[in-house]
Amino acid sequence: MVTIPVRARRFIFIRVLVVSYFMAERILILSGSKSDSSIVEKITSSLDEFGVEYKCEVASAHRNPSKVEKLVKGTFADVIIAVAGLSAALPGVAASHTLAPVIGVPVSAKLEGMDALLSIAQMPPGIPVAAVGIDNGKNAAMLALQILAISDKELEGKLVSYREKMKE
Ligand code: C2R
Repeated sequence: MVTIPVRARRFIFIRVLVVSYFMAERILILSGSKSDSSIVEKITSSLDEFGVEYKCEVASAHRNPSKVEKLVKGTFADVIIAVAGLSAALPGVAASHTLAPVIGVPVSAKLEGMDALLSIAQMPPGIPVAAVGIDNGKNAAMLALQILAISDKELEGKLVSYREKMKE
């Protein structure tokens, strides 16, 4: 059996820690169903443009509440985006498990998305969820990036250039 010297083991351990810290997701994207994938893609394509790490998971607060709790409590992400249609409990339930800002994206599954929009916007006082427009995954991504940019100068610079380009 090969024995690895203590110093080498320490080096490997520190390397793994550093790599996992820098590779860890900065944004956790939850969706209530696989059927929300077209909205999730709007979010991920915007985040890819800015080179920000994220993790996507399908987890329904109605169908699998313990999975949602585990994901939200276990993430190191600074922002959570929750995509949901119909009665859209997911963003609110995610918010109940964390102090990280949660952005809810209402999906137009029925009632042109008004059901989901109202569920997300009408949170009881004390547990806020930021609601973007119906199916507006792009704005959820942009808002998440702006939150991260508060403590990330490089990202802030990219967002400033992005806004400059919008003027053209
Ligand atoms: P299915 O297509 O799986 O029946 O889902 C999903 O986000 C989706 O838009 C239909 C719709 O139900 C939504 N859903 C929620 C939750 N779980 C599923 N809003 C939740 O926990 O909030």
